[in-house]
Parts: sequence; C-alpha cells; structure tokens
Amino acid sequence: MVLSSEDRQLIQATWTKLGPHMDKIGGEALTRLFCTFPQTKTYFPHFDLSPNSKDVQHHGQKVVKALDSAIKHLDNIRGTLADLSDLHAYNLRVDPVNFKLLAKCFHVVLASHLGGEFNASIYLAYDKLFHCVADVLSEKYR
Ligand code: HEG
Repeated sequence: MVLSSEDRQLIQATWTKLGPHMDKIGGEALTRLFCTFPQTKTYFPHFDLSPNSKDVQHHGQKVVKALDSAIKHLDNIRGTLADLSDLHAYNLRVDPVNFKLLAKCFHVVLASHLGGEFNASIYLAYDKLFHCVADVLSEKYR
C-alpha cells in the first residue's frame, strides 16, 4: 500500500485540523468499536468498556498518539511502530481482522469531525494509512 504525495498532504492537513479533538477521537473510535463489534471487547477484560469511560478514553489517547507518530513519519511507519508491532503480535495476539474493524470506526469519527470536508479522496488517503499501520502491527505474525 503506497501513499501518494496527495494522500500525504490530505492526511497531514486534516490531522492538523483535528488538533483540538485529538484527546477524544481515539476514545470515540474505541467506543464505536466495542458497540458495533462487541467481539473486540474480549481483548480488554480488565477495562471498564462503557462508552467513553476513563479506560476507553485513556487507551484511545495512546492509540491516537501512535497514529500521530505514524503520520509524522509517513516514510518510516514500520520503524516508528516497531515496538507496537512486537507488542501486538507476541504479547497481545490481536487477530489482524480487528485492525480493519477499528479502521472503519476511525473513518466514522473522522467524518463526524471533518463534516463536509471528509470527501472520497480523504477517505481513500486514511484508508491507505490504516492499511499501512495494520500491516506493520500484524506483520510479525507470519
Ligand atoms: Mg492496540 C495496546 C496502538 C489496534 C488491542 N495499542 C496498545 C497501545 C498502543 C496501541 C499505543 C499501548 C502500548 C503500550 O502500553 O505500550 N492499537 C494501537 C494502534 C492500533 C491498535 C495504533 C491500530 C490503529 N489494539 C488494536 C486493536 C486491538 C488492540 C484492533 C484489539 C481489538 N492494544 C490492544 C490491547 C492493548 C493495546 C488489548 C493493551 C491494553 C492494556 O492492557 O493497556
């Protein structure tokens, strides 16, 4: 999956705009994930998974921080997320299908914040980004 220079520009410009919402978008995406795909809750038996709980928000902030560093290093997503790749494969053993489910939820959250600005090109750019991130986080399984 290759991000074109247009994809990169669209991601970086819209991501900057989301700045004021950065603390909550991860929690919103996870809240959608647990509600829409309840099977994903099995990975978090130790969390309070009620919508937008402190646990959900706090974990969402960690996920968004990782996405933020990937977005700041689009030329080296693999290197940037190397530790997380080990963690998800060897410790957490998250079934890779779940990355697609989370990406769907992020798209809805992005659309909810960007409104009319969230067009097909922006959808495509983020879809590629989530693919790249998911590839890195699940590649150690092979
Ligand atoms: Mg993962 C921990 C990022 C998808 C399940 N995830 C983490 C952490 C980060 C992260 C930054 C904290 C690592 C640490 O504490 O050192 N996760 C991350 C990204 C994405 C992702 C960027 C995809 C975009 N994670 C993901 C999915 C699942 C999952 C789809 C399962 C449905 N993550 C998971 C679990 C933990 C983390 C169970 C440990 C939570 C804890 O006990 O604190």
